[in-house]
Parts: sequence; C-alpha cells; structure tokens
Amino acid sequence: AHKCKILVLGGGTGGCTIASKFISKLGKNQVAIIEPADLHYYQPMLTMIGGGMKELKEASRPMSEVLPKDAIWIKENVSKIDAKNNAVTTTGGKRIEYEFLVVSLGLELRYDKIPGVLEALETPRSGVASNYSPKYVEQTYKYLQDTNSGKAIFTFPQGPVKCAGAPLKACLISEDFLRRNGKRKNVDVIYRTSLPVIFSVKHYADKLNQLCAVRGIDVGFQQELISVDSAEKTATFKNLANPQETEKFEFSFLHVTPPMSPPEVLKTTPELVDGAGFVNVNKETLQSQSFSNVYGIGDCTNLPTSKTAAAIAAQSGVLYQNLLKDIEGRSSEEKVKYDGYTSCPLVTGYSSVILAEFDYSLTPLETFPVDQSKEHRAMFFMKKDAMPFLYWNGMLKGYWNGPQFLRKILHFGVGR
Ligand code: FAD
Ligand code: UQ1
Repeated sequence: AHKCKILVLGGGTGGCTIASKFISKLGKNQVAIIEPADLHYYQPMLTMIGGGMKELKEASRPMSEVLPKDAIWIKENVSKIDAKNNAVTTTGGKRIEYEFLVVSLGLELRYDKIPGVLEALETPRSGVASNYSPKYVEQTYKYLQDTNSGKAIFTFPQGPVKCAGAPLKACLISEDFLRRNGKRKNVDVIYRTSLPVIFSVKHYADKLNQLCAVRGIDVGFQQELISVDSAEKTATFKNLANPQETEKFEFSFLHVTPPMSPPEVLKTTPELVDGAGFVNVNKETLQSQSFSNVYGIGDCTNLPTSKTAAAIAAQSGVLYQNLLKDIEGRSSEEKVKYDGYTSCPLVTGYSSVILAEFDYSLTPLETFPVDQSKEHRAMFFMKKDAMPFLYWNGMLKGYWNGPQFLRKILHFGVGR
C-alpha cells in the first residue's frame, strides 16, 4: 500500500486549490491527488461558450499542467473510501493510506434521469443543448443560430445544482442573442424552473423578475422537465404544485440543465455522507462530522450554500487554516469559520452582469460599493476577462481565498 500525509480526492476546483496550498506549505510529495481526467475545465466559462463569447478550447487546460507539480498525481478513479481505516481504493486496485483526507469530488450530471434527454443531446440537429457539459455546450450557440421562429425553452431541474444562476444566464444571453440578431419577435423565450422562485436571494430575485418581465420572457415556477421527444421536438413539464398537471411544448431550441447528484462512490462510506449522499461536514469548519482527520470542500459537500467556484475560494482559506492546525497538533485551537460566502455573476446579456454575492443568511454581502443588483458593464468584463485569469493563476495555485479582503478595503471597515 502507498502511504501519504494528505490525500485529496478530485483535482477539480476544490481539490486542486487545496493541494496547491498544502504543497506550498509542506513541500514535495506531501500531498497526493486522485483524479482520472486528462483535462481540468474552468466550468464558469461554459456559460460564455454557450453564448458564443468564448471558445471551448479556452475553458480547459491539461490536468498535468494544472495540478501542483510537487504533488503525487494518481490518475485513477476512487472506487472506495475506507475512512475507518484511513485508506482509499482506486478502480485500478491501488490502496492508498492517508493521515488526512480532503474530499472534493464535485457533482455528477444526470442527464439520464430525464427520459429522452441524452438521446436528444446526441441527435444531430435536435435543437437540444446544455451548457453544463463540455460535450454539449457548443450545441447551445450552434442551435441558437439555427433558431428563427417557434419556442426557445430553458429548464431548471429539481434537486441540488451547481451555479444555480447558470440556467437563467443561458436564457438571458440567448434572449439577448435573438434580439441582437433581429429574431426575437419571431421566437418565444420560455423559462421553466422547478423552484418556486427565480433566485434564492430576494435582493437579486426582485431585479431578475423585473428584467424577465421587461424582456418578455415567459417565466414559469415549479415546472419540472420530465421528458423530451427528439423526433417530435417536444418537451413535457410537470407542475410540481399539482403533479397530475403536465404541459407539453413543441420547441425549436431547448436548453437543458440536468439533475445533479453527489458522486456514487461516496455511498461506499455511509458514515461519511448525509441522507442525500453529500459529504457531511461542519458548516463552519468544513471538518467531517464523523472523522476528525477528514475534510470536505465544494460541490460534493452538504454545506448549505450555493455551489460555486467563488464559494470554494472562500472555503479553501478556511479549510487550509483548520486542517493545518490539526496537522501541526494545534487541534485544540479555535477553528476558523466559513460564513457561507458564495457569488454568482448573473450574466444578463452580451455586456452586463448582476453580481450576486451572499452568505448563509441569504443577505447580500457585496464586494463593490455600488448596488450590485443592478446590471453593470464593468462586472461583465470582470466575469469574462478577469475571472479566468484569476482562476488559473491565482485560485488554482492556492493564492485566492475570495474577495473578503477587498470588500473590507472598499467598505473602509464599515458595514458587513
Ligand atoms: P469539480 O471542479 O467538478 O471537480 C470534481 C473532480 O472530481 C473532477 O475533476 C472529477 O474528474 C473528479 N472525480 C469525480 N469522480 C471521481 C472519482 N470517483 N475519483 C476521482 N476523481 C473523481 N462558479 C462560480 O463561482 N461562478 C460561475 O460563474 C460559475 N458558473 C458555472 C457555470 C456552469 C455551466 C457550471 C457547470 C458551473 C459553474 N460554476 C460557477 C460552478 C463551479 O464551476 C463549481 O462549483 C466548481 O467547479 C466545483 O468544484 P469542485 O471541486 O467541487 O468540483
Ligand atoms: C470568485 O472569487 C470566483 O472564484 C475564482 C468566481 O469564480 C469564477 C467568481 O465568479 C466570482 C464572482 C468570484 C468573486 C470575486 C470577486 C472579485 C467579487
């Protein structure tokens, strides 16, 4: 069996960020990462690719160039986590023992849960696309260009999703595209969400509802996509408030946000997860509720905040401090606390963003001294041009813990 000090499961946003921080602190070979993928995707760019503002090749880099050079990269899938014995098994049959474990396995996309969706995504010229997967994101812009009439429909599934603003961003960008290309009057733009609200934070929800009304977007709540027929080009929705009631649309264009679930492999350790299968962590310290040498970060955890890379930036600073205390035998010291900070740059078109930022209390926690619930042009360029740079060169290298320090400077120490 291999032995390592810190073992990180997953080399995505959370895993890579944490691995970099500990490699900088502890040095060569003190961290091992299990990650099977060849490419690391900057997922927030997928929204921009769907709108034709970026190309797919800009969103990924080879995993080998992204993971910290001094870490041990095990290019395999985790097949079992044996937390009671401080060991993890890979699909290739390796057994790796650890002193400390960080779980950052992300979310699984479950297009398969809605009958007809996978088939439609795979059928040429189906008009069905999805920004959530690098495999289907290029279809969004392509099919959007092909749409000249009929209905363009955007969905939001039941259950947890990452970047809960992304389904609406897809809708707003597409609507702007159709408008700018003189096709808007011939296309109905329809947004159907399983949620009872457009956004979880009222401060932003009010503005978003207003925006949709002004732009003539037909918004429907508690409407879940339950099937797609790619031959007929129809999508059927269930009214969650009255489950016998369904509504069937013929579409020209359909953007699907898939249901998502925590990785299957987590189920191999029932003690590690909550009832829904998410890594069960203390919401302030990020330490596992069951194993004191295990931490969780990002989308695979049950942290009750919106699942974003921005949230992970803030989480990574907290996790690092707290785990370092454990490693250095300072476990009795008071732990640092995560406040639930998360951010979602709501791209509302080709030149504007509403920059939502909030915490566990669902009240705004804004960095900039302007009303961020309004559309801003500068925020659009921050999202499009500054964020990717910050992600690759700052965050993944372990140097970005979120904008908290900036907020404090810009607010002169006054307010939250
Ligand atoms: P991931 O980055 O998904 O990493 C999980 C890793 O685990 C993957 O590399 C995977 O290969 C690996 N893995 C899975 N199973 C196994 C296994 N069995 N063994 C080993 N490894 C495994 N966030 C923002 O902050 N702002 C945005 O504007 C934004 N927009 C988004 C738009 C879209 C369309 C999407 C999809 C996401 C967006 N996000 C945004 C969310 C953000 O990208 C995620 O929250 C973040 O990347 C999650 O990081 P993670 O480390 O938890 O998971
Ligand atoms: C952020 O920190 C982050 O992580 C790198 C993102 O993911 C890409 C974001 O989208 C945003 C908005 C932030 C927050 C940063 C600032 C400067 C408000």
